[in-house]
Formats: sequence, structure tokens, C-alpha cells
Amino acid sequence: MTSSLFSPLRVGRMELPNRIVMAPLTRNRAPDAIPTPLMAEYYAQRASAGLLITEATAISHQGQGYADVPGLYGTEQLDGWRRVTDAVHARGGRIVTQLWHVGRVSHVDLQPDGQRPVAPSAIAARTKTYLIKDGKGSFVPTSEPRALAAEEMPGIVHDFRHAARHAVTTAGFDGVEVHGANGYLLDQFLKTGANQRSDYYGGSIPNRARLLLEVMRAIVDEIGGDRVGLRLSPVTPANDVTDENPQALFEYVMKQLAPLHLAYIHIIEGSTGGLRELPDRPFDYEAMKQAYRRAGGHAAWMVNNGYTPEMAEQALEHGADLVAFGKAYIANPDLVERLRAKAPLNTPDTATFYGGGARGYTDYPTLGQA
Ligand code: 8OZ
Repeated sequence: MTSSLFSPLRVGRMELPNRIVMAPLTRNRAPDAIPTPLMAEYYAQRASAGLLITEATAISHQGQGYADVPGLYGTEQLDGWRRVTDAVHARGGRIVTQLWHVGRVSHVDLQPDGQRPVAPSAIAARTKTYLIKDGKGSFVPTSEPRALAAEEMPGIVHDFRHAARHAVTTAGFDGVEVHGANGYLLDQFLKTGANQRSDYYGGSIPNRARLLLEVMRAIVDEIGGDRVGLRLSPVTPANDVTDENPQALFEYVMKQLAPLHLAYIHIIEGSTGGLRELPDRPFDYEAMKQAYRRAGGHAAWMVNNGYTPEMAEQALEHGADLVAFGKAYIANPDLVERLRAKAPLNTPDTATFYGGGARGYTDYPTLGQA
């Protein structure tokens, strides 16, 4: 049987030549939140992927949570991204951007006027963020957040909508992926550990899912569902999120998403970048997917987290449509060609994951160069 990783697939408006996706990867190489020419080179090097998903990109200044991560809310940021998308398209690739609001995973030093970060409830995340001061990076505890007022919610939805519009027009992306995962704002609203509101946006599952669904509907209305994806992480402990009943929560979310005709759903299985099975957080991903399909949802199903090439082929045989690779893509710009040739992979250097320049970023050799 020929390997299905290399079979093409139509995903919404996009024709992907293969099923291999570059996962979103935070790299902290965008000073002042502006994408650089080096970033254009990095993404263009990886253009043979079926799809490139950019690193998480802030939709607003309030949505910023780390030093030197890019944004989509200023003219220079959008122009910087246009250089990236032009470079990727010149190499024949497809690229979507990941729309990000960090919520409480931020620090007053990164917020407009040094204000407190915003969250569903005034509960601090027991986690760290990354700051750069005088050229030196360090991990520091996140700041105490304040609860968003009900009147502020339309503004958050507006910021997502606005960023999506500019992503596909000004910045030239093929689409967007909404970051609903890893304990950032939308995930904070979804889950009971971070959301203790008593208004329309907290309490019941429909209430906790409200912000995510409002954001998705607004973006679909703005740019069309066929170029919109969504990333979710039902049980990740990343950034200190927990939920009392994730199975019921995510099956509800799936049913609500089905009519939106999204391009793809992107699922992080287990703990982001870590264990795929968590004994204290069991989850049935197949049941989640079936809830979506039974409700009429047709989006491509993308899986992620620690997949080897062998596991990826198995996942495709068992009904996944796409597989996203993270660390492997850091170290292997020609991952598609290497997997096709069953060639060995370069090993990623963890010391250069976050921050820095070309080293550990654009200098990993292709097979031809090695
Ligand atoms: C690593 C470091 C900082 C942010 C995520 C956007 O986990 C991130 C992230 C990852 O989704």
C-alpha cells in the first residue's frame, strides 16, 4: 500500500499536496512583535509541508503574553507577515496564521500601560512567561489577572474578527487557525479551573463555550469557514488549566461547530509537547470526533503531539486526515522529503527554541546540504 502521508487533500479552500503539517511553534524572534526577513526565510524553507501554521500571533496588544512574539494588530506587523506569506507562496507553499489571545498568561510588563492581564476570573495561572530585558531572556511568574467585564466581551470578539480579516487581506495568509488550546484565553473560558464566572460566560457548558463559539462564528462570517481552522487541547495541563468534565465539554463544542463548515479541527492529544496519555485525565478523542461527524461536521481532522512517522501513518489509517509535527519541523526544513525518503531526521536543539537569531532557526541542513 502506498503511504497516505503523501496523498493530497482538499482542506476547505486549500489544496494540500500531502498530509504533513508544520505545527504552530513559538520561537520569540520578532522584536517589537514585527515579523522579520529571517522569519520569512524560516517559513519559506519549510514550504513543502502540506500546510504551514505560523507560531501563535497576538490579535491585540492585550493578547500579548511573551517577549518577541509576533502580532497582527499593527501595520508594520501585517507588512512583516506579508513578506513571510510572499516568500512561502513563491516557494509554492500554503500558510495560515494562528490567532492568539493569551488571557491571564501574561505579565504587566507586556500589557498596554502596564495594566493587569485579563482573564475569565481573577485567578492567577501557576505558570511562567518569558521576558527579555536588556537583551537577556528569563522565565518569570505570570501577573495576577483581572476578570473581564461582560461589556468587554464584544471587544474581544471584534479583535479576533479584525485580525482574521487583516490576516487574509493585508498579510496575505491562506487562512487562520484560532488558538483555542494550551490554557490561553479561549481555553481559560472553556474550563472550570480558570472560569468561575456567574454570568452568561461562566457556569454551564454552553456558557463556558460561548466566547469560543462567538469568536468562531464572527471569523467565519468575516472570511468564510473554508479558510478557518481551530486548535483545541481537551486535557492538556499546559498553563495550569483543568476541567471537571472535558468529555462533555468538548462533545458539546463539536456539535456547535459542525454547522460552521470549518476547514480543519486540530487536536492536541494529551499534554502539549509531553505525554500523550494522562492517567489522571482520561479522554476519548474518537468519541469527540464522532460527536462532530454525527452533527454533520466535515472539517479535516488534524492530530498532533509526539507523532512518529509510523504513528502518523497509523493515525491516517484510523481516520485522521492530517498530522502536525512540531519539534521535527524545527530541525528539519525538508521534513516531507525526509519522510518520503525514509531518511534520518536532524535532532532539534532545545537551547535555541526560544529567542536568538539564525542559529537553531534557519541553519538546519536539508538532506541535500548534509
Ligand atoms: C511555548 C512557549 C510559549 C508559548 C502554546 C503558544 O503552547 C504557545 C507557546 C509555547 O500554544
